[in-house]
Amino acid sequence: MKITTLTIAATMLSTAAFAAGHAMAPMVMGADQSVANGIVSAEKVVAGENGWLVVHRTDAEKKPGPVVGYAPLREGENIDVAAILTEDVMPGDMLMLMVHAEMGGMATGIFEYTLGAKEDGPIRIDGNLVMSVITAQ
Ligand SMILES: [Cu+2]
Repeated sequence: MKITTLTIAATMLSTAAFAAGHAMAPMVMGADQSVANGIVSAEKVVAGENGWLVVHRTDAEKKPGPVVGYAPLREGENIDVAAILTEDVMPGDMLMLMVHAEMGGMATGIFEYTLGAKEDGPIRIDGNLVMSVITAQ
């Protein structure tokens, strides 16, 4: 009961913040790019709170696959976010850059997500993942 009340209050607060124009809607802006240097980057990422930019493999069906990189995000605007790829990505491979939260795990500042886990999982806005799909060149 107490938790429910707190959740409603928090929702009202965040709605008020959006209405006042203080909060930017979470988004990922990324473009097709060479990843020959072992890095995939996003030109701009907006996060609702401190979290992670997660790089998933994907394909034409645009379903998120295994994680091949991640980088920390600050609440608000992040420019030129660079994630080190943890495995080889070939030209033509499709990648999904996705905003994840920093919550639910055992440690703050340690990326604890693996595909399908709740720890440090993806955020959703109106039920939708916040992501951008790019192709390695
Ligand atoms: Cu994800």
